[in-house]
Amino acid sequence: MKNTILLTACCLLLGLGRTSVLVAQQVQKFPERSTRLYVRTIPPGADIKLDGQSRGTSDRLFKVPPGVRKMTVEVELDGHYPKRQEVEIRGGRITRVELELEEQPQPVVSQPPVNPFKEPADWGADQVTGQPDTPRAGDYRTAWASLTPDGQQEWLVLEYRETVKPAEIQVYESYNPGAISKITVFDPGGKEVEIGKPSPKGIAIAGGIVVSKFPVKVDFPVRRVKLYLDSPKIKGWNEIDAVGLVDAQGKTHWAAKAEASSTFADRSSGRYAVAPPPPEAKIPEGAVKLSHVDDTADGKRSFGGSGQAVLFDRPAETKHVAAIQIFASRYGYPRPPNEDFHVYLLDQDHKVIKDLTYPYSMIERGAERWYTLAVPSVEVPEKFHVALSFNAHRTKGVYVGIDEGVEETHSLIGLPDRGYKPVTEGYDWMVRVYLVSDAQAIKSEPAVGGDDEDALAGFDPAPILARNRPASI
Ligand SMILES: [Ca+2]
Ligand SMILES: [Ca+2]
Repeated sequence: MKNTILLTACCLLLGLGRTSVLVAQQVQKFPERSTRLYVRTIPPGADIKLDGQSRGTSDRLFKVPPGVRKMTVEVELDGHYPKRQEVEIRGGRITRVELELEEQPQPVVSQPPVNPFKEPADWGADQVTGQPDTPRAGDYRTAWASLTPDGQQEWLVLEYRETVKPAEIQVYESYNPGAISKITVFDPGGKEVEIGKPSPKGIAIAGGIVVSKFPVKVDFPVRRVKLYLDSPKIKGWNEIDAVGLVDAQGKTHWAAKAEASSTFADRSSGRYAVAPPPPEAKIPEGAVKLSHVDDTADGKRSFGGSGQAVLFDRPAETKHVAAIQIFASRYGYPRPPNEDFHVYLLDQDHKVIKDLTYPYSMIERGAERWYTLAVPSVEVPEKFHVALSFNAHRTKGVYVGIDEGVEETHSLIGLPDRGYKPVTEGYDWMVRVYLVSDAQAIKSEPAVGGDDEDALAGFDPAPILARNRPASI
């Protein structure tokens, strides 16, 4: 109340007029005790300034002085562009602001790297060394992951640059947390000593990442720490981004070296291998190209629970689809999902003629480009659709480019089992078809007798992929 009177008095004194008095009245209405501002950044750890004053690092909750309705939030983090935002403060509540920081391009170094083989492998044990660098909770290559999601008991040994008197171990569990079953430290003689039941003292959340804090009460200095993970118990990859060793003075040390029971970086030897990119698909010589679009995307779209389709009219004499091209890019977690996407050939009434599958790992993240999918020669009616289904959701999906410069749209949205609706916004999906004649189709099929079905049964439908730069066709 005192503040309110003071504020009102100030406003009147400064002659700010009616608006300011209104603000003062609102102040009276809300008890200001619970007005707070929560600043979160991706990645965390950015320096925060509120109205020009340094206030520590993100993520953090701040008290907002009574009556303040607007604040300028500035955040700065090494290697990123700084950001600044005006924030409307809601009285009596927590106002949340989240700022995603864009990485600054690193200066180009003209000399070759000293040892190119020193690059830490994705999901390798080295990913757990150094400061946390995984932007948020999820399956990111900047954290260590075991070879299998739940195949065995796992462990991690961390070695630090200095020997310290430990007070706490902080584990940044960036994906499927909760698997740590035991923690040990090594005494100067190399003996392994359990630090007691690993019940985390406090759990902090940074970008959704669980930071488990385990108190350590040993009377000897420590340089090595071992974490045991009951991976089968907590489903999925139990990924760890970093392990901090906090000394008695409160300083956090980050691991300099790490070793693990297994790592996803060794996947090439395991049965969890991600399919290597298949060889390039070749568009058969003399194939007829059907396309409603040019090589420039005006946008891109992905649908959760739906898909894209395009209607084509083929020439009378060229009946067999030999290849399909899509202008696309994958999004979501860096590791492609271990599943196939579908490309359907539909007749005019959306009835499925052929269901073709291709591994998700074919489509790369990054800029959209043309991908060529081989088709084991499928005869189609004069009017037919090419339909796509990526079973997309928040963590995985494929964007398909759209071309807005079309005179007439041939595109639809839907799925074979749910039906299709035409696109009404005057664009076409960037999908193309390559057709061959009877003679060419027979030539390309394996020498198997019998009718068409038999010939197709003998054909290895392993899809083939090519990345073509636009305009290379
Ligand atoms: Ca697991
Ligand atoms: Ca890391």
